[in-house]
Amino acid sequence: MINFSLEGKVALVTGGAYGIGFAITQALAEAGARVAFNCRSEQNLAKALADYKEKGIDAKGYIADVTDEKQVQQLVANVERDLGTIDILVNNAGIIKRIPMLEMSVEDFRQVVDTDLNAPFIVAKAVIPGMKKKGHGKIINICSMMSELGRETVSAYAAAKGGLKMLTRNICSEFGGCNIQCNGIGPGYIATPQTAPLRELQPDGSRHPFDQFILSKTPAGRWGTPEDLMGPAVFLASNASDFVNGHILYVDGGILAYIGKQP
Ligand code: NAP
Ligand code: GCO
Repeated sequence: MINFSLEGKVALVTGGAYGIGFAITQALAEAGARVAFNCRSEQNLAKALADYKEKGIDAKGYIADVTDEKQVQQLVANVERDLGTIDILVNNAGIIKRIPMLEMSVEDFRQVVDTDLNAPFIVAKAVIPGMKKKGHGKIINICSMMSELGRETVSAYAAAKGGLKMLTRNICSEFGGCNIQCNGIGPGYIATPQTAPLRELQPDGSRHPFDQFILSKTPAGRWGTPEDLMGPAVFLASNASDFVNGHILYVDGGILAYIGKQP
C-alpha cells in the first residue's frame, strides 16, 4: 500500500523559523513526524515557536548556525536527546547576496558558499551516522533554479546551489546502499523574505521589473508560495519515494520548461 505517512519519524529542518523552512516543517509535522528546526537568533526562535503553536504544531526549536560544525554537532545531539535519532533531514537554511561578480568581495562569496553548500555537507555529515545505524534515512537539499541557470549578480549563489545539486547526487551514490535517499527540491521563484527585494513596488505603485519578468517566465503566471513545497517535501520524506534517489524535483510552475514569452 502507498505510504506517505511520517508517523514515528523524527525530522530536522534547518532554517525552519520562517519562509520555505517553516512551511516544510509544518508539512512534515502534519504528515505525522516529530519536528525540530534551528535558526540563529533568540528573537526568531521565540516568534517561530509561537507561530508553530498557533498552527497546533509541537515543534522543537534550537539556536545553531549551520556553518559552524561544533554548533551543528550540538544541534544534532540536542535533537537526538529530545526527539530521538533523525530520520529526515531537510537542508533548507540559505542566504543570497545579489552583487555583480566584479564588485563582490571574496569574503561575501565565501559566506554564501559556506551557508548554501558547505553547511549542507556539515549537517548531513553529522546526521548520516545515525541514519546508517537505523537502517534508513531521507535527506532533502533545497536547491534552486540557480542549480541549473545563471543570471547577473548571483555568481556565489549559483555556484553554491549548482554544487548542492552535485552533493545531493554524491550522497545518493555513497549512501544509497545504506537505504538512505538524498534528493533535492529546486523551488522556482517563491514569495518569501529572501525574494522580497525583487517584489518591492516601484515609487509609482507599479510592479518591480524583476517581478514582471518572473511572471512572464513562469507558465503558471504567478510566484510560488512556501505552501507549494509542502507536498513535494512530504513525498521525498516518506516511504512513497524509497526508490527515488539523487533526483532534483523542480517545483517551479514550469520555469525550466519554458523559453519565455515573446516581448
Ligand atoms: P529566507 O526567507 O531568507 O529564510 C532563510 C532561512 O535560513 C531563515 O530561517 C534563516 O534563519 C536561515 N539561515 C540562514 N543562514 C543560516 C545559518 N548560517 N544558520 C542557520 N540558519 C540560517 O529564505 P527562503 O526563501 O525561505 O529560502 C529557504 C531556502 O530555499 C534557501 O536555501 C534558499 O536559497 C532556497 N530557495 C529559495 C527560493 C525563493 O524563491 N525564495 C527559491 C529557491 C531556493 P535566520 O533568521 O536565523 O537567519
Ligand atoms: C534571485 C533569486 C533566486 C531565488 C531562487 C530561484 O535573485 O535570482 O533570489 O535565486 O531565490 O533560488 O530558484
